Amino acid sequence: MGNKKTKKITDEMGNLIKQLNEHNYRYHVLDSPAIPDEEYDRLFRKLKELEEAHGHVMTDSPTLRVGAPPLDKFDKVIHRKPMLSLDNAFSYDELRDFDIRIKRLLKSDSEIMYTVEPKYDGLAVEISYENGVLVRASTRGDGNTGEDVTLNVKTIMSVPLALPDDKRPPRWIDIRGEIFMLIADFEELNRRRNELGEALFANPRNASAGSIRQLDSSITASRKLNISFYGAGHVEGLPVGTHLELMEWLRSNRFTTPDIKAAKGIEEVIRVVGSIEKERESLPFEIDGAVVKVNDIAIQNILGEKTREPRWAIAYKFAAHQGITRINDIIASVGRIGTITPIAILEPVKIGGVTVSRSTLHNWDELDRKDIRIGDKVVVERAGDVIPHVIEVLTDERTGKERKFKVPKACPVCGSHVEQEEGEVAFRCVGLNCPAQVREKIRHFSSRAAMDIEGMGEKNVELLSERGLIRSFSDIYILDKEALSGLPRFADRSADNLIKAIEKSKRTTLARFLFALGIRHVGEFGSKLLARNFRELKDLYNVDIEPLVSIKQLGEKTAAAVSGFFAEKRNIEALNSLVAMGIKISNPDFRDNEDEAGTLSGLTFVVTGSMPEPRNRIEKLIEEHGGHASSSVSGRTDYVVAGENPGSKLNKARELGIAVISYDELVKMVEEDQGTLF
Ligand code: D41
Repeated sequence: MGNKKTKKITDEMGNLIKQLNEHNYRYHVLDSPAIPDEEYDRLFRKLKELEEAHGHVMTDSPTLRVGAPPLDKFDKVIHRKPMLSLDNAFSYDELRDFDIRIKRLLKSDSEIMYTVEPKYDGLAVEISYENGVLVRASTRGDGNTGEDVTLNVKTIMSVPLALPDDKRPPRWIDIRGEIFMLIADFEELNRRRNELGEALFANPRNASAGSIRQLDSSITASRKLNISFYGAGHVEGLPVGTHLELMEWLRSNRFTTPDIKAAKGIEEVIRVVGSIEKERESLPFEIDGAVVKVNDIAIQNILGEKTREPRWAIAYKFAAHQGITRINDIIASVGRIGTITPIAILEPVKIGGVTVSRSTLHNWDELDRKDIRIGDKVVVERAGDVIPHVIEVLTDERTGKERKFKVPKACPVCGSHVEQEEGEVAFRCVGLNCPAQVREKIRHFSSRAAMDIEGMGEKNVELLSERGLIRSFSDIYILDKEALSGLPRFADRSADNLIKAIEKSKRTTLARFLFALGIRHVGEFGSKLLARNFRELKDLYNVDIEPLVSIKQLGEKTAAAVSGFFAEKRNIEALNSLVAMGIKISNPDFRDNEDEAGTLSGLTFVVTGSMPEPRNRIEKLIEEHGGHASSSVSGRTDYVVAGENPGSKLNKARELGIAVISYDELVKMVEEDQGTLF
């Protein structure tokens, strides 16, 4: 390749990198993106293509943040300057003692210039930049030796891979900061882990530490980590005279720094510390104190350090968000969608000024994993506004009288049986009229694709159930004008309309009705399949799992859920009283003879690409001949009908080995049809 051409490509890559890094900075540090995500992705792909085509990646390319192969272990890194720890103060008087000590050492009476910053509750790391390029990142470890987590730290989008090139970078700088996770991101992470039955993180700090110590950096990349830079280690070629100047330099080089305040004299320090503590609960991340530092670096050097801590800094620690108490009882609580969760009833304990008397135990696996028992002494933690949770059992304190708590066999709210799905940690109540779930269920029951009762939206369902007017499904059909009169949202006309809509909904199809029941995994397609195979509602009462699994396309989980639902006698009673309210269920979908079912019966189609007819017409044709039209390609797809420019769905079909046919072939398939029930 000619030099000119190489230069042109390098320039283009450099240009893209510059743009991408600028957008990264705006998005992840300034929180003010300038372009949509799609545009960012487009630029990123373009850069990646150039890099792949030319086998060259520049040092600050954002493509370096992801995609490294997993490590076997972390290498050790010796910090060029030890990462000291912090002396602690637990009262304002201890802060005053700190000030007195400093003045004595300096043999001075004049007020000291301090800085005060929040102390992030995370994990300390050091990042080294050589001539402006990120060369190494390491954990603090024991202060002298840490672990090489360069690949992981590079996945944190707010960490610059290189310093801006419009300034002269220092020859070397070790920058230190605290890695942390936002409370909301931590909760979301745990929510997902709970769903997958994975062990939960006790708090955002553990989640950050667990995320940065991953041998596979793609896992780190999937966690939302942040960093707050608070200081420097070994530095060559950066003349700064004060801590504030260092922080200013960090900010101007695009590092995220804590909100730092200057304070003259210890009394002003104490005021700032007080205001940080006031803000604590409203911050989106956890802090466990405030760090007070002597601002002037020359004075820092005079004061020097003890064995492990500098004499020029101190951490004022806030009251712990933890407390020790006893579990008086464990109860099972039922959520809006029937999930049964264990809850610990605690001997009330004050944590960070709030009395805590309950704690979620998340799920039954967690209960087993931590071996939590009634009567146990436990450490409870409360972070921000988060529901408090048990982080540790003090097993040494056991007396032998502690009792294990088992998953209840019946729903503690309605008494219906409780089921656990294969491969899931959650247990669910199957009760149709379970009071814990009935609002959510009635809302779904009334929705357009279900019973289609206009006027029974979320707000009205809430109102009606608050007023005790609907406690069960059949209550809907008892509503009359008198009951609605005087309710705030029901002026004369809207009351009439609702009653009309309810009346109208009484004529329905089995498919709609089954969908309306909100049985787990039974969506619109599943209910259609059921209606196709069962003549009437009663045929499903106490149905075994076998006839259900033999229905092609009805998944095993769905079959189990359907059979579980109809095995509950409370549900049968609820259905009988619904029918007794005058609901008329017809079943136009039923086919007792598969031959009559249309040639496409049991087959799922995905239509993609441009077609000679509008897509919805083609989908209707498929449905009319007994097939099912879906919008996404999956293992359940039988045929992909592809036209011009089919895009990713065709690729997916090829990957999964699914038959791909043309529009004409589809038409041939249905032309062979001897007529259908439609
Ligand atoms: O936010 C923090 N966690 C934080 C930690 C901070 N704002 N400043 C710190 N300053 C220091 C010195 C004074 C020793 C440079 C620190 C830490 N150290 C620290 N973090 C973990 C161990 C020590």
